[in-house]
Parts: sequence; structure tokens; C-alpha cells
Amino acid sequence: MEHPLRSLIKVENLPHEFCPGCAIGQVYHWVARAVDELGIDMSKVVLVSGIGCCARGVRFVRCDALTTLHGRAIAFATGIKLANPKLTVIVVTGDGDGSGIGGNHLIHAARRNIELTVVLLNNGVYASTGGQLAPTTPYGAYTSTTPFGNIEDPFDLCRLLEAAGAVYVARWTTYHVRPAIESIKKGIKKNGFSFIEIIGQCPTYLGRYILKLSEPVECIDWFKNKSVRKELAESMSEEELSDKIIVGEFVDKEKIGLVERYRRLTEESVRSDV
Ligand SMILES: Cc1ncc(C[n+]2csc(CCOP(=O)(O)OP(=O)(O)O)c2C)c(N)n1
Ligand code: SF4
Repeated sequence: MEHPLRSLIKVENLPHEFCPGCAIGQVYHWVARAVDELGIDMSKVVLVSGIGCCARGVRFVRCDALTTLHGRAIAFATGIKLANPKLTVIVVTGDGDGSGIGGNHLIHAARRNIELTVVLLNNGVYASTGGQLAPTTPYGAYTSTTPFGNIEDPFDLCRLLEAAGAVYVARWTTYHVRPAIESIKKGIKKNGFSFIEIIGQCPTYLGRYILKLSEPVECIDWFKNKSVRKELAESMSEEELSDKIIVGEFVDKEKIGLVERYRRLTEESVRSDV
């Protein structure tokens, strides 16, 4: 029997170099599954990533893919989308790549409302370079660059993207399989900038050093136990929420996207020339 994912995954590019139990496989699987369930032709999809463990996964999905400079995936994706708006352009990025070095690109893409979907795997560290502090590392966490505990507060990426103007914003963890796939599907269908954050396990650094959990499945259990749906969180105090992960859809609205605005502008300028 053929593996059910064979049509979605470039098995010819295996083996991969990810640690056992890493969330990266899940995230790319969900992106591929979302595209497939939407009935979008894979030849019309481009996956764009930057640099980092997470970014390396693009070569396993059966569509065109581009690995770019660290933190610059959105800049390349913007160029692709403006050059050929018929393509479905999805950026898959890590928290360091997307919100650290690429943070400025991320917020401006949301402000511009360019019709891209960003799926950001937040494992709370710079994993590929040795588990250093990222802008998403929890307060107090022990990492290779915070041996006495992190004294900084992390970004709440969903609130940041909401404020920047994204038309669809959602957060799930690797425990929330179906809601995450549904959010990626919703994000892809949006005529504007969509952002889906997936809190996921890096068993090697997040699991071992920050959460002090040895097995990947324990990390997923931890996510399950720490997650609170947004609707429930609204009735909880700041103190009760201090160690919780708020999950759900934070923004779901309509606004004309940049590509569409550009198309209208060029049509109007052609008409006014006549
Ligand atoms: C301009 C530049 N600065 C720094 C680096 C080193 N570097 C490579 S990946 C990375 C962080 C990746 O972290 P993240 O996006 O969270 O991905 P993860 O490895 O955790 O999946 C850094 C700092 C680089 N390659 N290029
Ligand atoms: S270091 Fe972490 S993020 Fe990188 S492949 Fe291993 S488990 Fe995954």
C-alpha cells in the first residue's frame, strides 16, 4: 500500500536531519494537508522559508520551494506574490527567523496586508544554532545564553500581528492537530495577510533544557495541559493566565489586500490615460 502522504511529500528527498519527535514534520505535514484539503493544485503553491531548523523543511513538500536568507522569507514571498498573484504563497518560518531577525518584515507585511500566509513554528529558542535565547523565550527560562534564567519578557506574536493589521491570526500547539489545519486552511483562503502560530516541541532544547522533559510526547502533553481557549481566557485573571498558552483565533476580518489594491490602482491609471 502506498503511504497516504506520498502525493504530498517529496519522499525522494528523505532522509531528513531533524531530531526524533521534532515538531517540524508536523507543521509541514499540516501545511501540505491544508493545501490538499482545499483542493489547490500543488503546482500553484510556493513555500518560502528563511534559515533555521524549521526553514529546512520546505524541501519535503511536493511543491515549488525557496529557502532564502535568515529572516528574509517574507521579502522574497512578497516579490513572488506581486509577480504572480495567481500563486498561493506560504511562508513557513521559525520564531527566531520570523520574529527575531525577520520581525520587522513580519509586522510590515501585516500592515501592508499582502496576500501571504505565514505559518510560524514557535519552539521558544534558536534551535539550529544551539538553543539560544529568542524573542519568544519564556521569562525565567534557562537557555544556552541565559544560564541564570531569562530576564526578558517574550513577544506575544499573535497580539503583535493583530496590532500590525493581519486579517487572520490564530495560535495553536502541536496538540491541536485539527484546529491548526483548519486555521491554515482559513489563512490560505483569506484575501490578505494571515498568521498562524504553532507552539511546537524542540525536544532537544525546549524540551530538555527549558521544560525539563525528556520525551517529545511529554512536551505535547505539557502544551495540552497549559493551553486555554481564548474564549475561556477572557474570564480569567492575568495571574491565572501567567503560565498558560492562550489558543484560538484572535482575528478573522476582511480587508482589501495589497495585490488587489495594486491591481485596482494600475487599472485606474490605465483608464485615466485613455
Ligand atoms: C544573518 C544571519 N544571522 C545569524 C545567522 C545564524 N542563525 C542561523 S539559524 C538562526 C536561528 C534560527 O532560529 P529559529 O528561526 O527559531 O529556527 P529553529 O532553528 O528554532 O527552527 C540563527 C541565529 C544566520 N544564518 N544569518
Ligand atoms: S534541534 Fe530542535 S528544532 Fe532542530 S531539529 Fe532538533 S528538535 Fe527540531
